[in-house]
Amino acid sequence: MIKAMIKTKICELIGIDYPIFQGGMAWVATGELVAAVSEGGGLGVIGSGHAPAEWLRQEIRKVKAITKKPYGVNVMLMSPFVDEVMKVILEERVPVITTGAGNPGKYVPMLKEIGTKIIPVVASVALAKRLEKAGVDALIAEGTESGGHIGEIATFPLVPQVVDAVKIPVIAAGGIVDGRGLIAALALGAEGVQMGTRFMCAEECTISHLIKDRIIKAKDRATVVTGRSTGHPVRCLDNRFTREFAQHEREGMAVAEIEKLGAGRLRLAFVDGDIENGSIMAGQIAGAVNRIEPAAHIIQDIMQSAEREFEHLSARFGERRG
Ligand code: TUI
Repeated sequence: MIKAMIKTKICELIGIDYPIFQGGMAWVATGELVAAVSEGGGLGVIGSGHAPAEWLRQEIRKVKAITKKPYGVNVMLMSPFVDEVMKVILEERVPVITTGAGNPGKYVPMLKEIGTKIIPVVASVALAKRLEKAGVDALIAEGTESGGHIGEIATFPLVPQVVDAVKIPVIAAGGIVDGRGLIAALALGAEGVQMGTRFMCAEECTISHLIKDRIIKAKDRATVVTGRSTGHPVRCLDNRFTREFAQHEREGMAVAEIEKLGAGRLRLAFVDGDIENGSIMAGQIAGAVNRIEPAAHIIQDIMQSAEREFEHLSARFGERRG
């Protein structure tokens, strides 16, 4: 265990040791991974995706049985079960929620009533400002380098613009894998980082080893974006599915047909382990993930390498003053 020198406002706000969130990845971030991340001093976040509310309740109970530390739930706002999912979050008194793919404004008052911290993912300054006014506690600014459903702006331009537009803490996400990324995020004004792809290769992550293997073998250009023609761009590892999908998009297939083609592909990859026909959502940083290790090691490695990196920078530039 290292001495926690890098403590930020987000650590205080939600009661975690290190400013590291695990992205709430649908079908990937289940109770086992989430409990391991939270027990390791970060914030584990259950990915509720399009799953039914009772599935979520089971995962919450798994987490509560393993750890007393804070954890979160990611609510995918396009889910057909979003209202039931919010009800389970209230009943189970979940300490933190993150949201994706929409505006969670209308849920803020009821969550505030029970003290749940609300931390939406944003991909633009406009939504960041609107949500600060709606009373959310912090924001995750997620760049287009991320896996899954993405916005247009990259992490480097997005984070400082969101930081300058709001007073609440901002977490940086997209393209971050190690201590260098954490230091860079802090330099951009963020109070912490969220990482998905690296945690897919945590030992406790229950996805198929075939997918972990794909991530470990991935190089810098391994991901592609499908679905731009439908208005729902999604980044995933290049495979048979993305190539077929891209061809249909190029040939001008109707949006409704294309969306049908994409339905159920995430589950096909992560639950059924079909690495050719499923949609293996992962970020551009997949090329830098190169081993499977316990979630707590990932967190310790990031904190140790961040402190080393910070010392290197100070040694290089810190003594020039005066
Ligand atoms: O939500 C994500 N990433 C996701 S969700 C997901 S589940 C899925 N399943 C099947 C097909 C597609 C997705 C996989 N990955 N990230 C957070 C995120 N939110 N990224 C971008 C946004 C976003 C985009 C537009 C947030 C708000 C928004 O604006 C909506 C508005 O009302 O202004």
